[in-house]
Amino acid sequence: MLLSLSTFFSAAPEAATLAPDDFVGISFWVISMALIAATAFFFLETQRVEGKWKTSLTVSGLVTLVAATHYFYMRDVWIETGSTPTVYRYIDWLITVPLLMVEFYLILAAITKVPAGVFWRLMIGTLVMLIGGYLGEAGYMGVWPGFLIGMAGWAYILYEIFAGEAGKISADSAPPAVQSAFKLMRNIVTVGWAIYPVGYFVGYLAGSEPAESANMLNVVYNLADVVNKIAFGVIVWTVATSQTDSKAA
Ligand SMILES: *C/C=C(C)/C=C/C=C(C)/C=C/C1=C(C)CCCC1(C)C
Repeated sequence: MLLSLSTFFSAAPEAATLAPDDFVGISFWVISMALIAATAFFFLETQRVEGKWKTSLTVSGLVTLVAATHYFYMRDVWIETGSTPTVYRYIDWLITVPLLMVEFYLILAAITKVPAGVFWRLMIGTLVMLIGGYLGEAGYMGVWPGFLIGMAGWAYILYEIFAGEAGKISADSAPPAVQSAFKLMRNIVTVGWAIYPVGYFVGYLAGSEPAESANMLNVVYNLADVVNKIAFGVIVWTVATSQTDSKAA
């Protein structure tokens, strides 16, 4: 009786709990929690900064909130099935990446007048990048054309923030603290974001077996999101608080 009860209780959940040696699953857990904590932090800190910086911090919190919600789901799918298709991540990216792009516009708009064209060019670059990648990954077009379209969208974003109008506005009109935040943020968009196309390349184009690289890719993407979502938000927080404090002093 006791024995059958214990098998009853352990049989079903066994397949669906986090194993102590499941490092991919653990990385999903850790980042889910970190994203929730970051969300609470960014939202609470909106109270502390000057009016025009509140929007930037709210957007940082929305990025981590959307990602956290998504991570909880991906984590469950991982634990149930031992896989989580990269295509799931596109749902998250479709919302979080445009919001991250908006941050460039917002931190400039907090200090000077910024033409709406800057905003729209960043949005268009983002959509081209994500739609190209998705069509390639989901099999609606070849993996190479999808990759190249995605790379073109990313290149367009990089052009805008380095050499285009956004980059010029930052260099010409932003106070030093905003300029250095802008530079850090665009370095993240260059180096931190490069992890995703490298993942696409390794997963689809370098001839490796997708199933083999999937585990590694999940861990790499999870770590990348810590930098690209949480650290990015912290940079925005740093400039928002430093600008507020320098006003108060
Ligand atoms: C929080 C999530 C972020 C910052 C996701 C960023 C995703 C990318 C930068 C994806 C880029 C891609 C290319 C540049 C080429 C085509 C394939 C993609 C979509 C993986």
